[in-house]
Amino acid sequence: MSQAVDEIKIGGIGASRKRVEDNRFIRGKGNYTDDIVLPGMLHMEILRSPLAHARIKSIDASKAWDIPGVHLVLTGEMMATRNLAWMPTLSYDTQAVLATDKVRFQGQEVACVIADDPYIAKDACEAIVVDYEPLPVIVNPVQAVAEGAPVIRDDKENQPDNVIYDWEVGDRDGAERAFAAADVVSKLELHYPRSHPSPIECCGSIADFNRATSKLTVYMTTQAPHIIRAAVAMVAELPEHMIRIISPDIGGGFGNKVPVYPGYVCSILASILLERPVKWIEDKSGNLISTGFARDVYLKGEMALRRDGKILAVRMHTDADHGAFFSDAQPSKFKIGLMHSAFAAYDIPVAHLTARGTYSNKAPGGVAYRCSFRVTEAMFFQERMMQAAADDLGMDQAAFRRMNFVPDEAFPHRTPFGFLTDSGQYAKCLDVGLTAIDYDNFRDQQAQARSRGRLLGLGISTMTEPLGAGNSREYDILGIKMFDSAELKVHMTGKAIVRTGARTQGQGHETTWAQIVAHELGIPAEDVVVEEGDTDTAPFGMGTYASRSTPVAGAAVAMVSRKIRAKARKLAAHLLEVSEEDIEWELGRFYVRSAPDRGVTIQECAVAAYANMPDGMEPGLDATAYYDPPNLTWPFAVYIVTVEVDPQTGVWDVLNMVAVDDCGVRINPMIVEGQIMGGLTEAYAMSNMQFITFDADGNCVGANYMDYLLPTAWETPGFELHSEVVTPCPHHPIGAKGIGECAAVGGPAAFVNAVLDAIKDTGVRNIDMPLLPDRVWEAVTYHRDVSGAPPVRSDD
Ligand code: MCN
Ligand code: CUM
Repeated sequence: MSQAVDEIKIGGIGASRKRVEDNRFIRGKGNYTDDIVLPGMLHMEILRSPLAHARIKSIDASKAWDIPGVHLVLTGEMMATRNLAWMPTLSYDTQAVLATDKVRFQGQEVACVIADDPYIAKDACEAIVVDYEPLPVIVNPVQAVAEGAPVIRDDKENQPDNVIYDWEVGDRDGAERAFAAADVVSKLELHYPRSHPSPIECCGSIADFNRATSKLTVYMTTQAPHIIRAAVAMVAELPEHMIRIISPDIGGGFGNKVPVYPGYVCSILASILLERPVKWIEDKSGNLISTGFARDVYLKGEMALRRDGKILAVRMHTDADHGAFFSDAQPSKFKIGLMHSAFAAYDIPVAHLTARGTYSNKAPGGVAYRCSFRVTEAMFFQERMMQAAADDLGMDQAAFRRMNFVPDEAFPHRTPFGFLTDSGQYAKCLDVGLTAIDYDNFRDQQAQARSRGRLLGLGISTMTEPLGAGNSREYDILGIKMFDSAELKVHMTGKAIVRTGARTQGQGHETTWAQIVAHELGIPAEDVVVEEGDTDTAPFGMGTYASRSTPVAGAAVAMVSRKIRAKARKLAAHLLEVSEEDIEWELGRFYVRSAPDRGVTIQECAVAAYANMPDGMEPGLDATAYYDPPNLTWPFAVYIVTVEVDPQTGVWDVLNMVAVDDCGVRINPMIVEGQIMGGLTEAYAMSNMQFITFDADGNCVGANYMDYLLPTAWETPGFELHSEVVTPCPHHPIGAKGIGECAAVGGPAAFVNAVLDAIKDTGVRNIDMPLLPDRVWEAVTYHRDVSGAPPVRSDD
């Protein structure tokens, strides 16, 4: 009889184990960057530009220097003398650290004050006099390429205009031929507005340079400590071993904490100059106005269709507004991220995508917000296009999708843009969703309601998305290959510590990585501590974003556990006095094949690694694994929403929302559900209420939480989650696929599709997000599409 330990009881894979990190979080005992106080620490504040585009004629900081308690005032001019006025971005562009020649967006960093406390520093910022000469402003790609447009990046050689790149992928001629042969061509054009991650904790850093040891320690809010270490080594020209980046607890990242921000660089320089620790903590309006926006893309495209509903080809064009600096964190070789993952769920023979990126007088944007490098925009366009095409054909939404899905038996499947999808049961997921929402019945209700003047709508979004940024063949950032790592040390008592190159920001890695160790070794999850975020102790990794932690670092945890198991097997053979070939493994225990009662536990092997190893064996039980995934992971999701629209006010309410997610094997089902609910909440917020844009003068409109609304439990609709479809990832060691971003990526289209379905009789093809009541009302009342593209009137 098996004596294996019970996997669920020890908190292995499949256990909805409570999150261990919550023990400190719900007690208020988390340790965030702003909680850290170092002896002699000073405080830094940033002076930001009130104008979106202006030449700097002069900066007079003399009054600021005179304020008691001020230790240092940094300006662009001073940075320039140290070659630090500009820094490289993660997309091979440059970004101003502190402005020298011009300011290029409202909120841009102009000067920094370092003082005894943050209040003195803030007052001193206000005492700095900057003489600006206003310049014409650009807030969208049309203005950017217009005849006579001012050149925003006149600091750059070989930059005669505002175009950053023109890029294309796919088969132009093939698409041409397919469109010529189509029965029906369906078209759609839309704008995916800027959106903002708005984590509870803003960005910040504490730089601590020690002259005696020459070591620079930076506590900061980064999602990718090792990338930051590489960037600091480059910018500050310090050797890597003298730089230690520590990411303590992070109060939400959502992509906001991937880029390198000027505040980090300034606090580091200030600490080097003053030889004291310098803390910079961004405030909420600074966060909303100047850091890590996402999206802001104009998408248009068309679909070539056969009359029976078969998709023959897709063509897409993207205009991306990157703001004043191209600072996206994304794989180096793709200019518009993974936009070309669009339509991966569908069996489409040919596709072509063109993309153009332009500068504007807006904060650098386009970095992700819960999105694997533009996948959110790709899937939004895809699912909006699918609905428009089905409507143009007069076909049922669900039937149209089902007929075009990549069928289960077609994997591995090469998408027309060249990705390899490897697994899924798309039709089955759709069926689960349709049953849950009671599809046929709802369509009847909808027709009846319409005859009484009530507007009900149903929106579907189905998608597979590439999660897990890696393999190193195709993906790198700044030339650094995208793999990840895990180190596992098993102590003498069989307790263990695991470290990875990822960095949890709320996703629960401290809980789930221990579950993977439990699954592989039978060591109870509670006996395994997880540590991430310190470059002096963690093995090299590329950090957490693109839902890559489970696909890459999580895989490394499984692989390092297997290395440990291989060594433990040798120890077991020694202890049981048989040869290794005669040893069998069951969870938590090795035994002799011919005598299953004779066995040793993994804990007994751990003791032996320190106290009773065979002659010639290296003592200890620890290992490191670097994992380079062969492919991305491709989870699949079906989101279906029903709504009622009030034609009098344009207000819409969610009646039901069903989510069917197949992310392969779920390590911790409860955490996965939390991730999905969080993502759906953000999807709802983006589609319904989150409004941040720009007026014609480049003023950021909505950079406060009165306008940019965060839904609370009160506004958020209920979600019904389904987990019955599990298609293990064929190349992941435990069959898991990423999940962190799915719902935020696929969710928005379901909400928007539902509202447009409700008002289908008006002939309106598009309302841009957010679907604010006035926009919906305008569409219903005047039967016209409503664009949300900037500029807006300042009083909107
Ligand atoms: N998980 C699981 N089984 C799976 C897949 C994942 O149990 N098959 C678990 C993982 O072990 C992990 C969590 O779910 O605890 C998310 O895993 P994964 O999909 O690998 O995503 P990451 O850990 O890489 O998280 C990144 C992703 C991104 S890119 C953004 S943005 C985002 C998101 O996660 N930011 C978040 N979710 C967030 N959730 C919180 N609370 N805070 C953020 O800042
Ligand atoms: Cu892309 S937002 Mo997340 O990938 O950190």
